[in-house]
Amino acid sequence: MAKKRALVTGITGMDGSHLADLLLSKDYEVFGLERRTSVKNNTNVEHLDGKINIISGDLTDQNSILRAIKQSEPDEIYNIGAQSFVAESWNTPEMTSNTTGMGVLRMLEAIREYGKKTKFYQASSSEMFGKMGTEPANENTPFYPRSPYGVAKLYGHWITKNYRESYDMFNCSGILFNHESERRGHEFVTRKITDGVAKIHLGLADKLYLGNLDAKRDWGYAPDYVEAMWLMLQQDTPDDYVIATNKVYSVRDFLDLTFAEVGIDDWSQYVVQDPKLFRPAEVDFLLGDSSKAQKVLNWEPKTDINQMVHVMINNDIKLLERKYAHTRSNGI
Ligand code: NAP
Ligand code: F7E
Repeated sequence: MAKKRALVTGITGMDGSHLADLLLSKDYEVFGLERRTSVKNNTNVEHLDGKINIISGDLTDQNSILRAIKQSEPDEIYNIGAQSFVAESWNTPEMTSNTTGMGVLRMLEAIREYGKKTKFYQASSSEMFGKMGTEPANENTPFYPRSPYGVAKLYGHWITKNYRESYDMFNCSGILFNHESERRGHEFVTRKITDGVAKIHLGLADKLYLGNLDAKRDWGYAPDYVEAMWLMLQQDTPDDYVIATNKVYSVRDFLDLTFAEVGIDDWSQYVVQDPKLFRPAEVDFLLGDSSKAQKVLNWEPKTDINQMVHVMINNDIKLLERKYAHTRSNGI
């Protein structure tokens, strides 16, 4: 039987690389859309060298997307690429809207132009709920985004649904709550904390600068979440699903768990709150109810926050030890 073919945008990112691992384990032919950058960022995809096909393209460039689809002839497309950092979306709101919002429209238009049946996954986000109440959010909870990023994601979400209803396309949106891993970008709070605590543990730093420690999030583990993306496209009918752990922790709780991993109970002398790191409008609380995904997709998170913190901090300690040993061996 011919292999299934998948096109993944955002292949160099955290989710893109974990999804590629999953699809390869299921014997897919994987194509990754990668944009041109002046210095290549291969950190998350080095291990995929020779195993996947890279196609050059950009979510802000309509024809490059169409060419990528024609070249890869995909059965499934996962649109994971985006300007994904919420804080940055206030600095570059137009670029964020263009990539994270309009990029979705370009993907959908390219699929229409291509003309063959292709299943489409859109990476929607819990940031669309934004100013939510304290009841866990499900697929029927009203949206109230609080950042240019959240607003752009909402456009992507609705245009995905609209094209499903307008053109009978197999389009699914996964409304994913925060998920992290050892491949997370260093600007996001969890990785910033595990990297910072690893540096303090190794004597490479004595302070960690953070913003709002009272924000609360529903944090899951990215490898579990990419499985939910794949499951959505294996169903008979397309639909939208909330993916979450149904548990909430504050940034303070995350600090407690991470410092505890290196034997520090009282972290107050190490953490400094920097007003520059507070956001113009904050999302104070995000908690998801993924019971629909559990029922229909038979999906459940497998990894809890303690296991995830353990993996992340130990990975950062190992990376820093290797870098430090390398620096020493070079006499620097
Ligand atoms: P990420 O690590 O920031 O990865 C984003 C990817 O998008 C990178 O590969 C990046 O490429 C690519 N990209 C950015 N601009 C592009 C453009 N103009 N054209 C083509 N590719 C572009 O994000 P992630 O955490 O894996 O998240 C994956 C997706 O899920 C994103 O859409 C994000 O918004 C969404 N999401 C994430 C979470 C979460 O908690 N992680 C939750 C809900 C939704 P470069 O390497 O070149 O920058
Ligand atoms: O912030 C607070 C910050 O940047 C989490 C993206 O993947 O998930 C992610 O967006 C919270 C916020 O993630 C710092 O104010 C405190 O309340 O890790 P974050 P995010 O904004 O929740 C959603 C679901 C996505 O879709 C996004 O793509 O932590 N916080 N101090 C801090 N945050 C950062 N980054 N840095 C700090 O120093």
